[in-house]
This record gives sequence, C-alpha cells and structure tokens, in this order.
Amino acid sequence: MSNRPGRIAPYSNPAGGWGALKYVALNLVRERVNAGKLGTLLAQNQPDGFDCPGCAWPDRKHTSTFEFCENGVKAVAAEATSKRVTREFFARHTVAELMAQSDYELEQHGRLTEPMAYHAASDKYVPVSWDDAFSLIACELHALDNPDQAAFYTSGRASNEAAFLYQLFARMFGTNNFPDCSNMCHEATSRGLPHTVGIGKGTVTLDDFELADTILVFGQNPATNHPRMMGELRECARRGAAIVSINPLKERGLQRFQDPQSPGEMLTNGSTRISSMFVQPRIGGDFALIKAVAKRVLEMDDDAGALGRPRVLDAAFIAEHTAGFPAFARDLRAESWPLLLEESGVARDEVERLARLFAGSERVIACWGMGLTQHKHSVATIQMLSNLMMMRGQIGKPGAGLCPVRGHSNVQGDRTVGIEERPTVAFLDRLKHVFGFEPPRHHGYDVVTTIRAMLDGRVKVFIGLGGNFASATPDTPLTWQGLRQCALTVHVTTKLNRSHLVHGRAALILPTLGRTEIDMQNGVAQGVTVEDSMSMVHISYGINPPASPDLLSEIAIVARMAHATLGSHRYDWLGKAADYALIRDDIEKVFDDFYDYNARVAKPGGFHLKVASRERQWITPAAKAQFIVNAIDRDTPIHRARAAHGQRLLTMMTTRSHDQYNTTIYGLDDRYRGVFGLRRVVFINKDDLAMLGLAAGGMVDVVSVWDDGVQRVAPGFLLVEYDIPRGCVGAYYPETNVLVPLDSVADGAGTPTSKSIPVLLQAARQLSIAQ
Ligand SMILES: Nc1nc2c(c(=O)[nH]1)N[C@H]1C(S)=C(S)[C@@H](COP(=O)(O)OP(=O)(O)OC[C@H]3O[C@@H](n4cnc5c(=O)[nH]c(N)nc54)[C@H](O)[C@@H]3O)O[C@H]1N2
Ligand SMILES: Nc1nc2c(c(=O)[nH]1)N[C@H]1C(S)=C(S)[C@@H](COP(=O)(O)OP(=O)(O)OC[C@H]3O[C@@H](n4cnc5c(=O)[nH]c(N)nc54)[C@H](O)[C@@H]3O)O[C@H]1N2
Ligand SMILES: [Mo]
Repeated sequence: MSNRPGRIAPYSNPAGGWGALKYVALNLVRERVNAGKLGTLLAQNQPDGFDCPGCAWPDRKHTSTFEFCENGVKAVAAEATSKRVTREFFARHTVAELMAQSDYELEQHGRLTEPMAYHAASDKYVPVSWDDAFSLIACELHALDNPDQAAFYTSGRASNEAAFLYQLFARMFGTNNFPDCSNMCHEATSRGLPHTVGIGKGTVTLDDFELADTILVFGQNPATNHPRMMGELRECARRGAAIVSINPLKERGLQRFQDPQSPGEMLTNGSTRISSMFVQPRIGGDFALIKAVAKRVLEMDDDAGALGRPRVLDAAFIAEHTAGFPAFARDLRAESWPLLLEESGVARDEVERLARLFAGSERVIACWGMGLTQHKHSVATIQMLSNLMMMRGQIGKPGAGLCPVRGHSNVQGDRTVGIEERPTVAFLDRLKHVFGFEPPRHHGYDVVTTIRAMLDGRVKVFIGLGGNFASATPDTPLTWQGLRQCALTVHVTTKLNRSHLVHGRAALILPTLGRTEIDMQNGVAQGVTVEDSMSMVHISYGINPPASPDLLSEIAIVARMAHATLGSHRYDWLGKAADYALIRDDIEKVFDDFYDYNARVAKPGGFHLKVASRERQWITPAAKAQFIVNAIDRDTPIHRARAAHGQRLLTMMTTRSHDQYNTTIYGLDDRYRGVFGLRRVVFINKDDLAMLGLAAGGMVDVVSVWDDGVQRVAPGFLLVEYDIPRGCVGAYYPETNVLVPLDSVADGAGTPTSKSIPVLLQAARQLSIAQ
C-alpha cells in the first residue's frame, strides 16, 4: 500500500521519453533486480533471447538490435525480481490474513518457490511434493461424475507447446471446457471476423505500417498497453500518414510521444505529434459511428457516379471478392442520420471529416483494442468495421487491412493450437486421426459459463494455466462463491495472486518458470514458441537462472499432471516434455500451416502463419468476404437503465492504468492520465459533475444498474474531472469488476461487457481514500 496521499495532476509531457526512463529505473529498484540480471532487458525480443511477456505487439527487432519499452521492463522486472515467497512466508500468514492485502501488496511479495497445498485446519498453505500434488489432481479428476465437471482455464502467456499439451490432456480426459482470458478480451474479434473475412485474425504485418497512409486506432491506449506500437505510429506520423484516434478519451500517448530509442528526440527533449485527428464517440458509440461513416462513403459514391467522377467504392473488389453488398447498401441507405449521430455521440461534421479522410486514403489500417471488444454489440461493431474496410477494398493489399491488437503475448497462439471451447469438427477429427482417441464433440464452457457452472455445482475442479481468474472475471462475489464451491482449485503460476486465496475445498499452488528463465530438460536448454498479434511465430529462450530450484516448466507441469491422471499408454507425456521439439512435431501433425515447424522457427524472426484473408482467400461458405447487415440495438441494458434513471445514468468503462498488467498492480500511478498514488478514481465530465451536484475531489460509491435484484456496489471512489464525453465515466479494473453483472455479455461472443456498465454515482458513505 502506498503511504503517499493520492494526487491528481494533469500530465503535460509527451508519453514515453524521459518520464518512461525514470520509471524504468524506479521499477528496477522496487523489484530489487540484481545487477547481473540487467542483461535480461537487453535480451528481450532478441533473436536468441526471450519473447517479451508484456504484450502481443510484434517486433522487428526479433532479427536485429535492441528494443524495449517501459512496460515491457516492468513485466520483465516483475519476473526477474529478487523477492521470494517461501514456505516460511506461508507459515507466517493465514489465507484470511493474506485476503486482507491489496492486489498491489500481494504482487510485491515476489516469486513463488515451491508447490503448496491448502491446509484447512490451519487456514494456511503448506509445502507439498510435486508427486503428491499431481496425485491429488488425478484423484480429484477421477472422482468426478463426468469429465465436464472440470474446467481448464488458460491465460495468454502460455506457450504454444504448453497450451497444445494442455488441450490434448483435457480432451483425452474428455472435455472441451476451455475458458480462457481471450473470452474476456478479443473474443468478439475471433467470433466476428470469421463471418466476414473467414478467419478471426488480423490481416496486416508490420511492413504494412510502412505503406499505410491512414491508420485508425479504435479503443486502444498503446502508450500504456502496447508501447512498442508507439514506435511504429511515430514513424508513420513522421512520414506524414494520418493517424486518427477514435476513443472517448484523448489518451496522452496518442497526442505526443517522445521515443526513448531516438537519441535526437531525447537530447533535444523533442517529441512527435501522433494523431492528426481525435474523434470522441460516447462509450459504445463506435458501431453507430462506423455505420455513419459507411453511409457517408456510400453517399459520396452516389455523388461521384452522378457527376461522372471516379468511384469512391472499390467496385472491382466488391464484385470479385465480396457477397452481400446490395443488402448492406440498402440497409445503409435506409439508416437514419439522426439516430446514427445520437447513438455515436459524434457530430455530423466530424463524421464528414472522418469519411472524407477514409475515402481519400489509398491504404488504410484499422487497429482496435478493448474499446471495441467489451460491449454488448462488439461482434456487430467489428463486423461493421470490416464492412467499411471492404467498401474500399482495404483488406488484403499492401499497406492496408484489419489489425486487432491482442493483449497477452501468446493469447493468439493459444487459440491457434486448440484452446477453444467450441472446436471445429475438422480439428477434432484431426486429433482423433493423429492421436487415436475419440475427443469430446460437444462444446465446452467459456469464462462466464464456467462461473455459472461452478455456481450450479456442474464444475467442481478448476485448473488454471496462468492468470488470475478470481480477479479478472466479472461479478466478483458470484465468481468467488463459484470458486469456493469447487472441490479443487489448481493454479500454475509465477506470483501470488487473489485466485490462490479464493480457493476450493482443496487447493494447489504450482509455481512455474517464467519466460525469462532458462528451461533445462535433460541437460538441454529448451525454447518455447509464441505467435504475436500479426501471426508471426517465433521461438523464445530464457536467459536467467530459475527463481528457485524447485520450479517446473509449464510444460513439465502439464505433462506430469496428464501422466498422473491418464497414464502414458496413449501419449508419451513425459517423453515429449523432455524435448519440446517433439511437441512441435505433434503440433505440425495436427495443423498443416505449421509445416516444417522446427526448421522454420529456428530461423531468425521465425515465420508468418498463413492468414488466408491477407491473401484475399475467403474461408466463408460463399468463398467471398461477406458484408453483414446489423441494426443499431436500442434495447440494450444501458438504454433501458437510462429510460429508468434519465441523465443520472452513466456508462462506465473499465480500463488499465499505466502501472498495472491486467490484475497485476505494479504501482499506483497512471501518470499519463495525471493520477498518482491511488487507483480508486472515477473520470467524469465537468457538466455531469454539475448535473449531479457533485464536485471533483469528492468521494462517491459506484452502483451498477441491473434488473436481477442484486446490489452491486464499488465503494469509495475519488471524482476526477476529465475530458470524457457526457454520460460516460471511466475507472480502473479489477476493482470495478464487482459492478459487471455476470449476465452482461457481448452478443455472440460471451465477453463480459466491462467497457459498458450502466452505473449511478452516490455520495460516498465513507469519506477517506481507500486503496
Ligand atoms: N502495460 C500493460 N500492457 C498490457 C496490459 C496491461 O494491463 N498493462 N494488458 C494486455 C492485455 S491482456 C490487453 S487485452 C491489452 C489491452 O490494451 P487496450 O486495448 O489498450 O485496453 P484498455 O486499457 O482496457 O482500454 C483501451 C482503450 O479503450 C478506450 N475505450 C473505452 N470504451 C471505449 C469505447 O466504447 N469506444 C472506443 N473507441 N474506445 C473505448 C479507453 O479509453 C482506452 O483508451 O493490453 C495488453 N498489454
Ligand atoms: N473489468 C475488466 N475486466 C477485465 C478486463 C477489462 O478491461 N476490464 N480485461 C480482460 C482481459 S483483456 C484479460 S486478457 C483478462 C486477463 O486475465 P488473466 O490472464 O487471467 O489475468 P492476468 O492478470 O494477466 O494474470 C496474472 C497472473 O498470471 C500469472 N503469471 C504471470 N506470468 C506467468 C507465466 O509465465 N506462467 C504462468 N503459469 N503464470 C503466469 C501470475 O501469477 C499473475 O498473477 O482480464 C479481463 N478482465
Ligand atoms: Mo486481454
């Protein structure tokens, strides 16, 4: 906990630059990173080093020189910390005592060092041998009435090899229950895009950024969450490309950026203007905004036709590559302008500017992050964006395309190799053919349905390969009740977190190697492979000694868990875990696109996995890119709540501060947004403050509005006046997850709607700043 009082002070410097370097140094001190490990930072994203565990943004430098970013350093320092959680630590603290600590405090204790099992009589974790831990898992799994009573969660840091073994284990055991962090993240992308362009992945690579003349950045805060993207945006801005930020907030990093890698900019304290245009839709207004731009582009094309000018639409692309355009165009023409403007919260002349820029650009890249994916109508929004891009043939040509920017460094790869609760028949057939077993055919649970199933007693064993399920998920009290009803909860993990403390009747903490650490098997250093946001697959070798001699790799843990549960007559779990190249051979047998996997990944920079849509091959039923018609949904929980509460009803987004990695809280500052030393803040428009009779600096409780009779309150937040559209407020996650109703999910994706929570603010009962 911070002993500094909280402070609100707008940040006027550019993002990056000296501010970032200062924080890098502070982090290394805080984590007490040994001088010998400083070399770790230099090995990040090097050809023979490790893949940065920070984010999924790709890296040119996998082939050459040094590149790192402030938040990558934080992620690495958090893993390379010299602080340790030992058996003595657990002997000193009951679980109840640890529960009283904040996420920030839990993170500060350092790396876990040996396997621990929960001991109910003392309410403490006690040491357990690896063998006993695996026997306990096998025993609890065998005690289930059916395999679907187990859920196998994955967080997106797991390597391809670990994830592949994990899904094989769970499917041989008999279930497709694969909740994963992606269900809370880019699920709407993965579900929405296949219907339009045939595959749920982005179509661009870094090289396309060199050619694009316009880059649209929807709902993303790259200076914090993908800082290496800033280098790319800076280059684009400097060569004159237009960058448009579409975001209710004018994020600092999208205004000005000082590149820590540029000696010139650093020495002169200069910076580069990033965005040439800011569009500030209301929260959740992107669907209407994109549809409005599409409608305008269509009108421009009509005008051009009438005047005998060149077409605005790419008629050749539409004719050759797409289906469904006539119905789409009919729907656009019939759409009401007042409705589009009202729902988007964007003025007509702004729509006009954006439409003109889009229509006048030869090569457009559309990027998006959580600002588009965590709403009720996220799937429709992403499909509308795809429609818009297709109107001008902006998919599958150099310098243009779709660019969903993923979060966890291997979240895309995990899905590619089979972490999927709704597997295709073709994939299951292949598993059957290659490994000679009948995989379960019925679909499994995602994150939200797993929580429901725990609450109903349908899931009794929860195993987490990384992550922090208890904090990352919605409706915190319900989720915790579900976890606590489990017979067994198991976490494969590097650091202590809330999920270890909100446990089942039996519980295990299984500490594992991080990606920065040397992974020796049979005397040979092993590499693991990951796929970045642009489908580049590369190999990663740790360079630090393990944090403790008692750690096992994730792969070893999964293999030994599988061996203890299923034996090795069908699959040689332990043999494969002794040489990861053998696992890659098996991945290659299942997925054709991984041909020559070991050879291709050994080359500097790795290889690009084929993305058919990038090559204008459309894996859809019609073998065409499909225009999809979607109407504006005016019957959302937000609309209904507003009808009941009028203007007092606000839409809340929950985002990341600059000092956190999802549920891992490194520090208490969000310096680009001017918040220092505290996290319980609500960003609000000054007119809304006045309307509500509240003042900046006052304290409120946040109450969410839902129709199930459950009271959801997050108490004690400081009001911060901010440039955010009226009717919208912002706060940080995970503190606000108590406000997200479990039933509030994206249509067609099941993603918790953590960027659009209907809330009311009430003067706080408690008047001090709580951490
Ligand atoms: N340092 C650091 N790096 C990270 C992470 C981290 O926590 N810390 N997390 C990783 C993960 S898993 C992920 S998924 C990514 C997340 O990276 P981002 O996608 O950047 O995630 P957020 O911070 O949640 O929010 C993104 C932006 O969405 C905007 N927004 C909110 N609602 C709307 C809306 O309705 N419309 C529009 N257009 N914008 C909106 C917010 O103002 C904010 O700027 O980052 C990854 N990288
Ligand atoms: N309200 C709200 N909720 C959200 C979001 C939001 O924007 N708003 N964002 C959602 C998103 S995008 C995501 S991706 C999820 C994140 O959900 P998760 O992926 O479950 O959460 P993380 O906080 O990334 O997990 C951190 C933990 O992972 C473990 N860990 C770290 N490195 C390793 C490793 O190398 N191996 C293993 N085995 N374990 C490791 C550590 O114990 C650490 O405590 O949260 C989601 N929840
Ligand atoms: Mo994410």
